[in-house]
Amino acid sequence: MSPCLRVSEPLCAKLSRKREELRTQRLRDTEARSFAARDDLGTSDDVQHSPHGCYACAARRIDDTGDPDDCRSARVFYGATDGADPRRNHAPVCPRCGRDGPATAAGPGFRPILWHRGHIGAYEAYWILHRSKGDTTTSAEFQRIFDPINTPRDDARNLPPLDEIDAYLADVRRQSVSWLSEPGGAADTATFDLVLEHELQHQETMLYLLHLLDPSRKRRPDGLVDRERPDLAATNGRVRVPAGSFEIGASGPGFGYDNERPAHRVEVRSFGIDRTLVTNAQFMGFVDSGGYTTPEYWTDKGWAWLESENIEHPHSWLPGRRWRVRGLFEDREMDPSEPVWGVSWYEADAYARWAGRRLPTEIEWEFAARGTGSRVYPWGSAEPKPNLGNFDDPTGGPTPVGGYPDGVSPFGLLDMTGNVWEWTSTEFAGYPGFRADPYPEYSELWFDGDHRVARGGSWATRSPILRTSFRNFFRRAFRIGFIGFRLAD
Ligand code: AVJ
Ligand code: FE
Repeated sequence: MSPCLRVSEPLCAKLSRKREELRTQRLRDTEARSFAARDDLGTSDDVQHSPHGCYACAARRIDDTGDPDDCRSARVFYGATDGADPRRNHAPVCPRCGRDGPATAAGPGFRPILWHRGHIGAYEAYWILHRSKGDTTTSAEFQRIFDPINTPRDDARNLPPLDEIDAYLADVRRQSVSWLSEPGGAADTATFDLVLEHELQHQETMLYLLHLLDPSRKRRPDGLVDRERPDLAATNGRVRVPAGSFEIGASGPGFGYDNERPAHRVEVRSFGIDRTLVTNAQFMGFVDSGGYTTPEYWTDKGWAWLESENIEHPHSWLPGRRWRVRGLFEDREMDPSEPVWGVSWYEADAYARWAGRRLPTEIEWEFAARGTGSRVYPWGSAEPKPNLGNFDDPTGGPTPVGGYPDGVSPFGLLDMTGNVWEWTSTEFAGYPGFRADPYPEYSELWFDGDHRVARGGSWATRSPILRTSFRNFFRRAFRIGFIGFRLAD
């Protein structure tokens, strides 16, 4: 039985109280929304007066009942994981971008941030209202505009205005929360979890896109400061992981995507793997010794890609008299002890060859992260907390490698959850016995020979979706993500 079903009785009672409150609050929401529409974009007031503000209030009131409930999707839908607005990471994203930022694509081939914002609402409407509840009355027009597969990328240039998208998001969320409070909805935890995962994944994508924008087009919100630098547990060093066997994949009661299932036992040969991620300083050794001009380090495909795209350094580096890096809001000096990121799989693979090493397979990576037991995270199964890794942080960026000793893996590896995602050598494919569920467009469509698996999570990944079995996947040429790598042999 899923954890949600166990608490469905008290949860239901609580949720129907909540529904009543939301109903009486609707008038106030409408007022708040027209206020937000009149208000200039780009003021921090937008955050407070956005329709999402009321979710935060609702969440706080739930918290005040002091009733622990362990239904993850209910908690996050109400924002009750930490008492904050569940959409806080992207509610402020658009105001940060200034007037035209959110509607402007960061470059060719990228959709504007605003599209992602509408897409999470359209996805929620489809899965929760259409599929779970059986209500097909929500906007067909929005379903079309925000369809990522059937609607061409270039169509994402002509979008409804921000306040219309926000009103849609708020309306869909209100209806979803109402369905969650009915027995049929509360029992369908799989769908709520799916929608939750999806939204949080897109929150990270929106940060990739925000990061790409030139600093003149965005502004650090008042009061947001960078996260503290962690104490360092290790500077470098390689560990030898002994041969063994473990169960890879998602086997616990929590949510896991189809691509994490079925969990199955795998044998692993002994291998070496670094305790820490490859740093900017180390990667500079590759750049300075002709890494980007020596075909021998590259696969044929990688070299062809480099030549056609004129790639000369990581995407996150800004050339000049000295290397600088782009931060989320400001450009700054490069910190040599931070992990290199903004590299495609081709670049990670070429660096490994230059270094006489290789990328770990995803099996090796997961074994090194969780060991032989059934832990959900490298540190065990306790929920993520800020001392355990660099994640959940919309304002910061990567931290020097080798920090967060409390989050160390059973084999002594650091930053296995958070900081930056880690490329593995493994081609994205289904585990033996894979079954597409609930929809083939999530995973199966990308079993195409080009995608590679990235593991671990980044500083921008929201903690409710962190887990060691999570498999992220990107095309080999993808390099705008917060993705780095560590070496094995
Ligand atoms: C697995 C992160 C590559 O963002 O395209 C979002 C996740 N799938 N909506 C993506 C996803 C559908 C996906 N990644
Ligand atoms: Fe999506």
